[in-house]
Amino acid sequence: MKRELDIVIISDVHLGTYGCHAKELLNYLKSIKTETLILNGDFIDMWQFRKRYFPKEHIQVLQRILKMASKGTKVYYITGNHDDALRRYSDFSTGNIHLRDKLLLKLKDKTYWIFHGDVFDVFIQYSPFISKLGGKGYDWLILLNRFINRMRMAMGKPRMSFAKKVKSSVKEAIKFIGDFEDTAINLAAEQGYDFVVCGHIHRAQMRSQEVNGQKVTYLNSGDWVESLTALEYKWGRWSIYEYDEADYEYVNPKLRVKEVQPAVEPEEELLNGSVPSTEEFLEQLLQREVGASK
Ligand SMILES: [Mn+2]
Repeated sequence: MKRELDIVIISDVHLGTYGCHAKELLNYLKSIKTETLILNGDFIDMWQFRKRYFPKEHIQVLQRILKMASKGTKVYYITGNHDDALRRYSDFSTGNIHLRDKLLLKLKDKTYWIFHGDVFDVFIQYSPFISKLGGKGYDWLILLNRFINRMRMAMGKPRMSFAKKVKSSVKEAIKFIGDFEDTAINLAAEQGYDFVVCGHIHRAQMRSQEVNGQKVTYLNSGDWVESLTALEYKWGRWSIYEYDEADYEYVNPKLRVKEVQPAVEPEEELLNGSVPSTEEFLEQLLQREVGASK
């Protein structure tokens, strides 16, 4: 029996890296049936792509999502900083899969502003300067972020990375998380949004705050590297799902005596249809990446 949900939001899966918990994510995805699935950034980690690490479970996650899409789940792939190479294709759609830089949703008369959140790196790092300019919205921030990262790369500095901040000190990381959440809430309030939904900082969260008499709810879907969390919407309510191995005992290796393989893998069967194979899909992505960097 699959748990039926209206909306599921996950982020920061970082497929293609050693840190990614693809097996656990696969268990989770197999256990749910959702109307809408939102991948809120850093789903495939393209910064690490050159290492050619892409094990079976990681491909299976991609296949599972294609399968969900083919069975009617509406999938939104929102780009993050680790898959920002896809940003040049944003607003591309195929079947049930939609590529976006950000997403505006209306749900029970409330507006949701959904995006990965890496744009705030710039905002927080250069806050005294940028705060004066005020929140000019996401599109403006993304241009600024891109510009600053291009400048940093031209100067031989690496792109800004939140992971580095976390490593530098716990105190700094906590401050950054606080700043990140406050920035998101304030910008959302400024633009009249009821909800702001991010990823990027790898910390699941659900909290409401009043800004000038306006209530804004901040949601973060966490990640599948450390916390293994998802945001779930059902019966008009949001909750944070935390992965627990005990929920998936049937895949516990201790209980797995002998596995009988079906003659045809259901996933393979699916890919014989009009949906492109995951390998093809990845190959295309890689070609685009290589082509773009030439
Ligand atoms: Mn990120």
